[in-house]
Amino acid sequence: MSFIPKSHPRAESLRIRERLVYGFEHGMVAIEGLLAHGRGEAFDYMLGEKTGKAARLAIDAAAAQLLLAENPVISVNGNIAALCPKEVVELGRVLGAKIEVNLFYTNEKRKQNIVKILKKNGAVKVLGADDKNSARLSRIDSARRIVDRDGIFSADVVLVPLEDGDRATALAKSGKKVVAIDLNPMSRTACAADITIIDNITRAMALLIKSCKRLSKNEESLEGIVSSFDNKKNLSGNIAEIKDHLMRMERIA
Ligand code: PTJ
Repeated sequence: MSFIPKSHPRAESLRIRERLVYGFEHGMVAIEGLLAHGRGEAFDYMLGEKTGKAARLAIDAAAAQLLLAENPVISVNGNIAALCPKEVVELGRVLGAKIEVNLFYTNEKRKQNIVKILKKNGAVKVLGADDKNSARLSRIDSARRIVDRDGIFSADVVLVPLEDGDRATALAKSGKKVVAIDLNPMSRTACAADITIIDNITRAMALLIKSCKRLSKNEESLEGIVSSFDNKKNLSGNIAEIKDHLMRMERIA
């Protein structure tokens, strides 16, 4: 990772790529996860690689929704394990949330490697790797339907960073509140979730932790923050921010 010079204009973006490549080489990230990241990068570029106003509003709504939950669960896939294992564990601690590995391209070895990296970063318990406690989500055909009975299966709020659309829809249809983090404001996940944070997980996770810490001191505000949040309106806000950014770039070019 050290071969990327600090002065390189795209150093941060290159460092993020290196973390994913490392995650792939160490059996955490699916090869398709590298492609998924490329799609995300393209949207991040159009967002100006910064957390916009609409995303900040969604982060507060997500924090409020997660703080109100009785059984919140953070779902972890290969990409998030490679990019922010420390933040996943810290968010779980702040919220008292369970952490569950749930993969689209299921693979036992990869699951174990993800559990290992989360534990190395301080997780005490990680669900999703014990077949004896598994249950099936209905309305979903992919491997993601196999979940932990005490985790996603019985959760009231699920955080799904970097997701495929089918499960977000299935979770929402089974009456769970879905909080998503996705750089693409037009993705099926973004549209199916109750609250979608349009931001890079490498920025959003730290901001979400901060917001949870701040709002946990102001419990009476939580219901109001959630009820005044409109996901469709917020997604439109994100698209408007992309348009503004592209228009600024057009003037510069
Ligand atoms: O580890 P697995 O087996 O569970 O597989 C994980 C991937 C990501 C490969 C799988 O869920 C998948 O194929 O996802 P999709 O359908 O490609 O969707 C990924 C979404 O995440 C896309 O909408 C991307 O724009 C978005 N995305 C990619 N990188 C980031 C991101 N969103 C936020 N932050 C990122 N760094």
